[in-house]
Amino acid sequence: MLTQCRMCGSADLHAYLDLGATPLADAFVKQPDIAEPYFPLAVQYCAECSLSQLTVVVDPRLMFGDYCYRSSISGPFRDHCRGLVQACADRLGTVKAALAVDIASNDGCLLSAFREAGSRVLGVEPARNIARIAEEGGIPTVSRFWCREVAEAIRRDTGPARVITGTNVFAHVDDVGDFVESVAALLDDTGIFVLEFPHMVDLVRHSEFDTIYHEHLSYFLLRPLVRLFERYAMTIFDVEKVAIHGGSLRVFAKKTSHTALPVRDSVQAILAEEETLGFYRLATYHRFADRVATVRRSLTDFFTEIVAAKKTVVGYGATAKGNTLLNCCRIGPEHLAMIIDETPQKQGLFTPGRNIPIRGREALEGAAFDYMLILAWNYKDAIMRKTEAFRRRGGKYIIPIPEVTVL
Ligand code: DWN
Repeated sequence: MLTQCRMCGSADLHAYLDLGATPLADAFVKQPDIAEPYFPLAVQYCAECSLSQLTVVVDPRLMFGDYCYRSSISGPFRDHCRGLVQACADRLGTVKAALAVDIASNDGCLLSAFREAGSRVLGVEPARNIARIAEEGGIPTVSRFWCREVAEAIRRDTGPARVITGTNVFAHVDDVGDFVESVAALLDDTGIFVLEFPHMVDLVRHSEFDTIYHEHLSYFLLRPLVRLFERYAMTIFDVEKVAIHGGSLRVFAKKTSHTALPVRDSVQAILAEEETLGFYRLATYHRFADRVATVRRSLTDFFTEIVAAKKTVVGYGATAKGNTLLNCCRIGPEHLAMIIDETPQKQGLFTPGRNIPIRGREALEGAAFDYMLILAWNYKDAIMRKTEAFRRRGGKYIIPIPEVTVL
């Protein structure tokens, strides 16, 4: 049980959302009905620095040793990565010949975009099976968890990095101080560090409770990060809102000594928005918890009615967030015949907890499902475009978040 805030050390922590005990969201299983480890999934708010964080921290080796999530499978994410590279070039002048290091680089999706732009690239990815895929794609990758020792070894062997990125990794980190300190150790004096993570403002406003799972230890606002970076002589100098993963922040940081790079108004604008919308008050999170209970009930009721009406449903996107949703709303193989996913590493497996079978797109051919539950709702437009045949046959889409919607 976490009794001190990971960001500021305060013990003034207030639990506000309890999703019960669930299996690890990316722990897909080879066969159903085996004993799977369950862990408490609950979120608490630090009244001192406003960071929301899980009450229990699961050993990262259990979650990231052998991984099956691949960034490159999602076309919209590949497009997003090209936008991130351009945003870095806009702030650096160019990324050509620059050393770009990506922390939790997965299968090299982002670094492939940096390489296309002429950068030298190096990935850091702890999941050996995924790091191997990146290496096979020509992306040199150190298969280790990010830490001071790795940062210093890269600086010694390759030199300082002009740009360091971390997309969807910072929320997964317990020792956030060591993470930032290690970035400062590798970053060139005039380089930039770019973080992307789901923004708690969007998660709460759009009831994205399925984004809560054990890989995500923290649920960030900008304010706690500003203070954290200052502790390591780094300054957040710009922030962008990006649509990816239900609404994220793209945070740009530099060494405070790099005074030539001005701090933009965007930082104060986001801080003001967080304060105005009440995200530095506990009451906001209790109201969010009430809405989550309503969304969960409506999803459970919807599927009860579907089964009673003998309707058939297929899922699309065997997502980590989908497993929170399925487990918290008790949606199982009696409701969902299978889930389609184009990740080869997921096909043939079963979802953790509810044990719904995962199949490739070919399983849709000739099938006549009444509904398609889009569990990768953050990519719903791309998925609806590629499943036109399902719609032409009269199929309807179920979008579960922010509320049950049938299209
Ligand atoms: O933080 C994390 C986020 C960024 O990614 C990780 N801890 C785990 C993972 O979470 P997720 O699984 O909820 O992420 P996605 O990116 O929403 O997953 C999309 C899933 O849908 C993937 O398994 C790929 C699949 N997909 C597909 O099969 N065809 C997606 C698209 C767009 C498609 O066309």
